[in-house]
Amino acid sequence: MSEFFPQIPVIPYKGDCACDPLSFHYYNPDEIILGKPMKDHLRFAMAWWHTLCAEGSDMFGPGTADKSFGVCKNDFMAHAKAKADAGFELMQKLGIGYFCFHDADIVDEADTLAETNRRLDEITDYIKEKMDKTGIKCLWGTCNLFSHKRFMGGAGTSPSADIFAYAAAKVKKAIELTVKLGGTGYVFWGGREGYETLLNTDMGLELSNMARLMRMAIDYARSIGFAGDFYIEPKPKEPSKHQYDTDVATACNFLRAYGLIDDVKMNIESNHATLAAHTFQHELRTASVNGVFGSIDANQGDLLLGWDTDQFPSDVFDATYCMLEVLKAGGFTNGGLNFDAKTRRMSYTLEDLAHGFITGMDTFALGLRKAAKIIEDGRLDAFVDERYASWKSGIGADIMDGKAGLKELEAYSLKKEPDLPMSGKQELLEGMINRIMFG
Ligand code: XUL
Ligand code: CO
Repeated sequence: MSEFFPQIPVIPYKGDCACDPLSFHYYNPDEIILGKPMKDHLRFAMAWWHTLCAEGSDMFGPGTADKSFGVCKNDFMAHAKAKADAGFELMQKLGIGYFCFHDADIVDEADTLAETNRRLDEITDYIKEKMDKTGIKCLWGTCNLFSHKRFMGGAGTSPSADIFAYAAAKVKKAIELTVKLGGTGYVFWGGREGYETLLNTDMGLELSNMARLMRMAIDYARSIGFAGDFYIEPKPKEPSKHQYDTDVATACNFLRAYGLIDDVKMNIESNHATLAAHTFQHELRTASVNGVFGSIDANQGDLLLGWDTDQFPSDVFDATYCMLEVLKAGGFTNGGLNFDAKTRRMSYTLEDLAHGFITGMDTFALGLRKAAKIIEDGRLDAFVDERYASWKSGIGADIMDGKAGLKELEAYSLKKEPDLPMSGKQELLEGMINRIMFG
């Protein structure tokens, strides 16, 4: 079989001082960091959609990249197979161990559900064979419930019961495919599960229906042996405004309200966090403290633009703070770092795609190294411990143990005016982080 990326070799780790752009400077898969190989900390995944389908079209113009992979796209099955061939070649050359997919990414949808499902069976047979040969695994699968015009008013939250039924049928198939490919996760991203105007919207019904669809999906998946994790991928807007899964806290509230909190975790995307006016780190920490940290869509947005630019990550601070949260959460179990990222419209060659991944992987590898340094240094943790030290003894411990209520606290405070809390020392800490990272 001819190569799709002849100009890209298997990418080696050459270390920090190498100037070869087709090498990793920081990602050394088997190097042990904090007791674990880097590859197991990072669990990199390729997103089928951006890598093998997206050609760079935007609101003002068509694509600039060619993802036909040498096959006429009308020959949909040959094209689907060529995409799979190209994807596996790229993953092998980059040393990426996982992929993520929507049903609609792996083969074009047909006019009927039955024919779409037949195509999906055929292409997943083909993909499975390649997985068996290469050892590459599926991180998670999902269902595209947003591109087709039937989903203009949502899928699980559609005003039409027939559309809800169709969405449910597609979710059933996508779960079966995820199980067939051994995926350890299933994602719900509700791009059109939101509304444009309350003038035409029954919000209560829509929310309860969204929960109904998730409950059906979870129960069905468990009944066919799916042992992986379910994830909500929060996003506040685009394509809908008022998306019901606006951010992690909103999604947690939804899960608790509908009795789903023990069944679903979060897949947190950096660019979605910033669209919700949060930092990536905030969303990760909110998931951790709610016990729903699951997986990550690793990309970055452009803070000067108000939409989801899905760029390959290159911001080392962001990656470091992300990996700090991942390490503190105990690392990934079923999740990983999925590059939900695409090259810029002007970076239209297949070689650019490889550079996107190399930069993204090296950025997170560097982030992991720096996060480990911050933990090993210990001063940041020690500072936070000291800041909250008053909770470990005396009145703080009594509050924690439930021994002191309002009466006891009034009596205590009548005897003792409090000192100011200790200085937050933000500037000192920021300088300290710089010195740990670059000193
Ligand atoms: C959209 C997005 C999706 C999900 C999967 O912003 O991130 O690609 O990751 O549906
Ligand atoms: Co995503």
